[in-house]
Parts: sequence; C-alpha cells; structure tokens
Amino acid sequence: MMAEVAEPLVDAMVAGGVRVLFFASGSDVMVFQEEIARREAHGLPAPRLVPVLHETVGLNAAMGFAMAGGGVAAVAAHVDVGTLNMGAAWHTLRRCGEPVLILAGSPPTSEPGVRRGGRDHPVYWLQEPVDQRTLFRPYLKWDWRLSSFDNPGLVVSRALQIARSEPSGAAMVTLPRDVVMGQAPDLPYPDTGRLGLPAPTHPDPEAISRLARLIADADCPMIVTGASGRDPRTVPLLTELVELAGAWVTESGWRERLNISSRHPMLATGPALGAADLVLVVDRHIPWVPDGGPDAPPEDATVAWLGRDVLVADVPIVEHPADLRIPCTTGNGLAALVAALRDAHTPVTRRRAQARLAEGRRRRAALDTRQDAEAIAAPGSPVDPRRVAYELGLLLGDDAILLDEAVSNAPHVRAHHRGGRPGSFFAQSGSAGGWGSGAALGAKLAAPERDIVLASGDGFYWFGSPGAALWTARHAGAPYLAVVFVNGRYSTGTVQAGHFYPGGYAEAAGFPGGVFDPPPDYAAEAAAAGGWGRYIDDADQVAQALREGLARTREGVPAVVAVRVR
Ligand SMILES: Cc1ncc(C[n+]2csc(CCOP(=O)(O)OP(=O)(O)O)c2C)c(N)n1
Ligand SMILES: [Mg+2]
Repeated sequence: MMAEVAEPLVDAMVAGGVRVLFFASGSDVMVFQEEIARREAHGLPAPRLVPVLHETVGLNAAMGFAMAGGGVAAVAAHVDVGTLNMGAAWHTLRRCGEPVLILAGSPPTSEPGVRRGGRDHPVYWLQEPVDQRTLFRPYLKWDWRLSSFDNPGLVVSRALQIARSEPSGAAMVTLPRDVVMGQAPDLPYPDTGRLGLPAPTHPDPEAISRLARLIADADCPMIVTGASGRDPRTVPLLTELVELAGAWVTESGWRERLNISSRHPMLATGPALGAADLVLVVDRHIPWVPDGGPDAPPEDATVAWLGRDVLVADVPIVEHPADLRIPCTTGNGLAALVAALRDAHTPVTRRRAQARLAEGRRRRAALDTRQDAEAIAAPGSPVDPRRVAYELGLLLGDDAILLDEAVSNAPHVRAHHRGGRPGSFFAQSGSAGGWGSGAALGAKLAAPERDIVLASGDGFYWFGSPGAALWTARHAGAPYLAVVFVNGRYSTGTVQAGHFYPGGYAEAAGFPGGVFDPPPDYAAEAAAAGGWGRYIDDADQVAQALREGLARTREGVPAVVAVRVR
C-alpha cells in the first residue's frame, strides 16, 4: 500500500525532535490518530498522542512542555474552529516564544467523489474562512499550507528548523483534509538536523569590555530581567555577575523564569530604577514604563541590553533607550561579561561592589524575616493570601516546579518562593489569562519526576478550561496541584475600576462585572474531572490541605486546593 501524507509528516516530526502531540479531535487531524497508532503497532518511534478536551489546553500544554525542558511540542486541532478555540493561548505563544509546531486542519476543496478526504459533508463548505492562515499569522513565526505538490517531510523539517531556532517560536502547517489524506510522494527529504540549527551566538568582545568598565565604575548598577533563566544554564552565570558587580536585580513585577535564586540578597532588595546610574537589561521585553517616574532609570543613566532579542523586534514601537545593545545567546553574553568584569575591576571598584553585596545580605535577611512574620500573623478567615503563599513556599521542595498565574497575589507567591534551582519557576510572558492549567499539565509530561504546582487567581483559573486540563492530567498520567486564590473577583473589575472611578456608580453597585461571588466550586469541578479537590477558608487548614493535595498528585491524581482569600 502507498503511504499517506501523514506518514512523512509524522516521520519528520520524530526526526525533528517532537516527542509529544497534544491532540484535539477533528475530521482532518484524525489522520494523526491512525498514523501514530500504526507506528505504535509496528514498534516504530512516534510522538506520544496526548488527547486534550479543549484546544486552549492543548496549546498551553505545548508551551508548558517546552518551558519545562521537554523540547519542541506539537499541537493538532481541527480547521478554523478548533484552531480558533486555542484562543488567548495564541497571544501567550507569541510572547513566550516557545518552540511549538501547530498542525491545523483545513477543509478539503476537492469535489465530492473525486479524491479521498474530499468534500463529503456540508461542513466542509462552511469551514473555509477564505484564508485561515491570516487569522493566526500575527502570532506566528512561520506558516505554510500544505499542497499536494509539496514534499510533506521537508515542510515539517523546515517548520521545526524555524520553530527551534533562536529566538524560537511558533510554526504552523495548515493541512487541507484531501491533501493530508492523499498519497505521499515518494521523495527523500532532509530532517531538521540535516537542515541545521544555527549555532549559539557570542557577543561582540569590544561591546562587552566597554560594558564591563561601565559596570565596574557605576555607583548603583542595576540589572533588570524577566526571562534570562529560560536557559537554566544562565542562572549561575547571572548570579556570578550580580555578586561580582554588586548589582541590584529587579524583575519589576514580571518574573517569567527563575533567573536568580528567589531569595538572593540582591534580588528585589535594591532601590527603584530611578536611583540607578547604570541599567543592564537581560532578556526582558518591556523593562519599565518610560514615564520619567521613580521606577524608570534617570535620563542620564547608562542603559545596556544584552540577550536573545535586544531589539524587542516583535513589539512594533519600543522607545526605551540604549547606549549598547549586545545581541547574543544569553549564557554566552553573561559568561563573557563576567570574565571582562574581572579584568575591569580595580581594587577600589571591587570593594565598592562587595559593600553593596554585604548591604544586600542585610536587607535580604530583614525582608525575609518581616515577610514571614507578616504572613504568620495575618488574620485567618477568609485567609490572608500571604499565608497561602507562605505555606506554599514551605511546601515546595527545591526540585518542584511552580507555575505562577496568581495575578494580584503573584507578588506574594514570588516573595515566598524559596527555591534556587534553575528551571523551577515559570510564568507566562504575555497577558492571556488561562495559561496555567494547560501549562502545568505540559510541564508534568516534560518532567514527570518533579512536583508541579500551579498558583492561580480564580478568574484566570476558570479562563483556562481547568476541567479539560484536569481530565487529561488524570488520564494521561500528568498530575499537578492547582492552588486557587478564591476571592470571587477580578482585580481589573474591582481594584482598577475603583481606582479610575473612585466612589463611582460601579463601586456603589458592588462592581457588577468585576465580582463573581459566589464563585464556581473549583473543588467539585476537580472531582467531576477525575481529580481531587478541597475548598478551605481557614488559615490553619492551608498547610495540611496543600500537603494532602501534593500527596494525591504523587499518587497520580491531579489535585485542586481552592482557598477562600480576602
Ligand atoms: C484572557 C484574558 N481575559 C481578560 C484579561 C484581563 N484581565 C487581566 S487581570 C484580570 C483579572 C484576573 O482575575 P483573577 O484571576 O481572579 O485574579 P485577581 O485579580 O483576583 O488577583 C483580567 C480579567 C486577560 N488578561 N486575559
Ligand atoms: Mg480573583
């Protein structure tokens, strides 16, 4: 029998490093069910097909998988409708830049009876939005619509080459049903390795030595990052740089990765950026709001950018200044800077750096003591969110992975995170609520031996189709613990609305549209999806419930602890 097109597609996926396919059902992408089952039946290598009950969970799971070190992941979804159902996860994908291959079905255009997979149902006329690719192109790095003249294996190899190359991102192959069910051409094709991935890049040595001298001479050097830790190997390098430079580090409320140990003396203990005379931006999209306020560097500060995308090229208008922009693979840039700073330091500048580091140590100790004391002393019912974050911090082992989508309570979650292990903290780089449940599921598949814990706001939690994610977590063996901060409201519709319309009509009416109280029963939903759920509203029950939830996940059952917070 002649092979169908799905065969070289999957073959090239395997060769290109795809180990998992998050799959949401459709009458086009069903070809992957058949092809993967065929391979498994014959003992041939195949990506693992992970069924997801909602496309947005599938795409978020692919990102979580890649973030947690699983490598490039693939997602398959039906025509326009299934692909649109990925919804806000498209935005997240664009901003996170994780390598993901999207396989989107598309309706056949062959007339009835002419070709296998052709139009045999009225929907195939209705599902043609003229040019499906344009719906998603703003979020993609690369896309192609497969035709029957293409070499299918080459198309996938090329898609994976682009997706995996830095700065990595999303590649989509649109698959018309009659094309993908057609016979595969008997053509050889290169795999992604043969096409080749670009080597890591090194920074310009002159720019690095100039920057090193500027850092050594600065009175108040500050580093802003957010995502430098996306390559876990950078964490010890950033730490070394920070300690050698005596530089303050800020993530200014936007921490996408563990960049430096959560309780490092120089992290979040320094002054506002307005006090800096030198600012180094490392892998951070928008490091401050350029409003001339105390949280933005002063006009005369030296500003340098270093890392994977120093132009922030995927944001159209960026007015942030720079004296130096040094493009490089972040780890190479940091290593070069550390070496250059060793040379640039004089005994005087080194002593000043050490004095700042010593000051950071004092501040860190005081900060930790104060934060912990506040969390313990906080009133008990409804629970103070600081207490939840504190207990979570105590619960997590160093190798646990924490995913943060806690919105207004995220600062507490970050403050009480105690971990220092690279690759142990993730938040999304975009703003699309609902990332967490899918991402937690994907992370668990990538790192099955680690505890995976999601901290989420209740509004964002519900945005992410949690029931669909929990079902897959249960049945695909990818259990995680979700800790939901239940306040029955969106801070956008309450705090923000109250800020801009103080004493206004919305406030007087109790913020309709901002409040959803009583909130959904997240614990009951977990049970309905095959998980374990617990709702609590007393601070003294938090630690026990979290421990119990985590224990369930270690037994293979996804768990939800919904805590009523103030
Ligand atoms: C998909 C999506 N819809 C809407 C928003 C706008 N938004 C930003 S924060 C927020 C509130 C989140 O509520 P919740 O998760 O309950 O956290 P809380 O504000 O209570 O801390 C909303 C609706 C968004 N970012 N993403
Ligand atoms: Mg809320």
